Amino acid sequence: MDLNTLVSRLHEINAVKLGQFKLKSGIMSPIYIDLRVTVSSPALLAQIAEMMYQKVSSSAAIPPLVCGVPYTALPIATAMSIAHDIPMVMRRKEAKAYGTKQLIEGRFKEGDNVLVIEDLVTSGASVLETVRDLNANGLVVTDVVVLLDRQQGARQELAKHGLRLHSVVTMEELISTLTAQGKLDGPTLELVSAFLEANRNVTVPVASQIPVARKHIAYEERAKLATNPTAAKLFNIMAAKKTNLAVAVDLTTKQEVLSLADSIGSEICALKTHVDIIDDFDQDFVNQLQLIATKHNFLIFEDRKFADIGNTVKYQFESGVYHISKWANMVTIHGVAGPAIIDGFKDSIKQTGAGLLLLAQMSSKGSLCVGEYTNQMVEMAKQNADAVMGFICQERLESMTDSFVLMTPGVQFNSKGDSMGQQYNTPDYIIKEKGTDVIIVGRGIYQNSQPKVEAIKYKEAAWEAYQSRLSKQ
Ligand code: 5BU
Repeated sequence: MDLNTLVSRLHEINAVKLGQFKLKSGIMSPIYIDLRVTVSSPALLAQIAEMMYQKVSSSAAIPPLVCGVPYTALPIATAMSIAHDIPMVMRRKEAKAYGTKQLIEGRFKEGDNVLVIEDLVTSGASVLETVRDLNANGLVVTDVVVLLDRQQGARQELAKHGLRLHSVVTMEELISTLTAQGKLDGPTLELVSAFLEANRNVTVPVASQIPVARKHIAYEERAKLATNPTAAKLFNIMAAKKTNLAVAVDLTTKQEVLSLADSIGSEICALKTHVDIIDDFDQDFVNQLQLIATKHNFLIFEDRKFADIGNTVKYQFESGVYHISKWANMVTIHGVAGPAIIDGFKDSIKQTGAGLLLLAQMSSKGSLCVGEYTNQMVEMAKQNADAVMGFICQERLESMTDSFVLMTPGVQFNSKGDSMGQQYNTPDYIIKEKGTDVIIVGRGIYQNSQPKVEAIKYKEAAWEAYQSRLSKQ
């Protein structure tokens, strides 16, 4: 298909729209190209993919993999992949739900080169987001192909990142072809031409630069970066005791919890409680647990999962039977009520230096703590970095800075899950592959006939995984 026919067909299917449109970069444009509509014209879609393939192959070697920028370019990439038998990989746009979901789907090996396919580029920001994720997974990108280059800075921006841009048609060519075909004239043509002139190769700010590959740094260094005192304390304990194991002691009598705490205390950095499941909870329990914690140098972590408005959580934290604020070094909170929940903890935290752990992701099947919710939890933490010490999460996200501690429940050696939605991963997978800091193990340890022996196994596996993560870079 030649350029003339392509432009005609795009105009016919209403992919070329005239009016006032806000582009992703924030710039207002009198012309908008909507290539999403091509999914309704499969023959045209296939021809577009072919034109893009020819464009790249005329000046570069076609890489062994293709990847479309989500979402509009996915069908184009698929069409090219099928027509030329080039395997495809797919980038997930959403933050992943939990451990097992990959950011990049499909089979590939480190160092494979990927052709990135996009419908059109303005600033290049969307392409760079995809390249960033591909790079983070060890894939290499040298070439990017688009149907339309809007000529608003993308070529230069991509070149800065060592990327060659191939485009089937430029905005200038599109406009001149539409004009020659009598589809664009009078004041509209003037508006469009003026816009093109004013914005030609203007580099608009790119929202998402490709970050320098993030290095894993040692826990003792992380302690210095921490803005919450309990986070610093925890990192220091982990480094000193050489353990990134926390144990969830979900036993229901005082005596059981205390004797397990004393027996595994030397192996752990924190002990996680659910005090509301202890039948005979009393002040003596707290006193004894604190003595054991001091003896073995671990922190007490009450997994209360506060979720109400600030005023109510203040009472729940400080009052009632448990007086959690008096003894817990750290507590978990949900974000459903919005950032003001944190205000409920501030008075008390100012005095004790305790840390809040935000539930950014959960280990249970079908958890709703995903995507935008997770992103917002990270924002909430950054806005309250004095009170928030870290996250309960299933993976280290780029947006989570090194000042936070990342703790992961849902860990067992020999089970994939339970009958009530719990999902398990191994210590090695969580610490090495998912990049979080602390594993939280419950039944894997306290239900074992030799909990101390088992705790040592978990401790050693998680510590080895951490060391191998540090030495890999
Ligand atoms: P398990 O026995 O290892 O499955 O216990 C896991 C513990 O972590 C248990 O106390 C849960 O309440 C807690 N937990 C979890 O499993 N998953 C989550 O996402 C969160 C907490 Br948040």
